[in-house]
Amino acid sequence: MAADRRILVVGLENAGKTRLLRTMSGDVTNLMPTRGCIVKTISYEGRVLSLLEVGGFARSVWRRYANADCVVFVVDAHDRGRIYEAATALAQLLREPRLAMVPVLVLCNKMDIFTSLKPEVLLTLFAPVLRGRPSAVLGCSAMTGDGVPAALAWLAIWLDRTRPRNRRTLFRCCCYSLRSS
Ligand SMILES: Nc1nc2c(ncn2[C@@H]2O[C@H](COP(=O)(O)OP(=O)(O)O)[C@@H](O)[C@H]2O)c(=O)[nH]1
Ligand SMILES: [Mg+2]
Repeated sequence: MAADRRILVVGLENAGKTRLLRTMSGDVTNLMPTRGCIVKTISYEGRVLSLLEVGGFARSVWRRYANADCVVFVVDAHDRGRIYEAATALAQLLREPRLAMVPVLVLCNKMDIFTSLKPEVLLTLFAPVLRGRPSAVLGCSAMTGDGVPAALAWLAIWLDRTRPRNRRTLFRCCCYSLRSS
């Protein structure tokens, strides 16, 4: 089987990271709030993707996982009061030198709620944070699954264009690991 590629999934607490991992893997059981880490390993069109969620409460430790191949930053697009906080948290993470050229996908989640901010609006806020690296700002609903195939397709394109990172220390201190077929 092909070597797995590592995707760091971060965002403020309540953004929908766990829900997204469950939707991507097709396993929507066990939707408990996460304070620690979760790894979900999925197969996607011949690739093996390991998705690591680091809980939003643990913002200070996100950069420990900086040798990921891609970063997915999940934003609660319905929580307008925390959008700036989210952009600031991403900017802080991306100051990490080991993430210099790593592709970043910003997922504007909860698009099933019609008052959520649209990706076009969030793009204006996130564009300066993302400048100089492969990136995209896409909408999705981790709840309904809308936009999730497009997110996976974007990740696959950029993973295919980049080499696996050195991963000696990556994901070492995860609390538990779940493997999906
Ligand atoms: N309406 C809606 N609610 C969502 C969506 N994704 C997550 N949620 C809800 O948002 C809350 C936080 O989700 P969770 O995945 O635990 O967030 P995390 O803290 O980022 O892991 C839960 O009540 C989810 O059911 C979505 O796409 N749409
Ligand atoms: Mg969670």
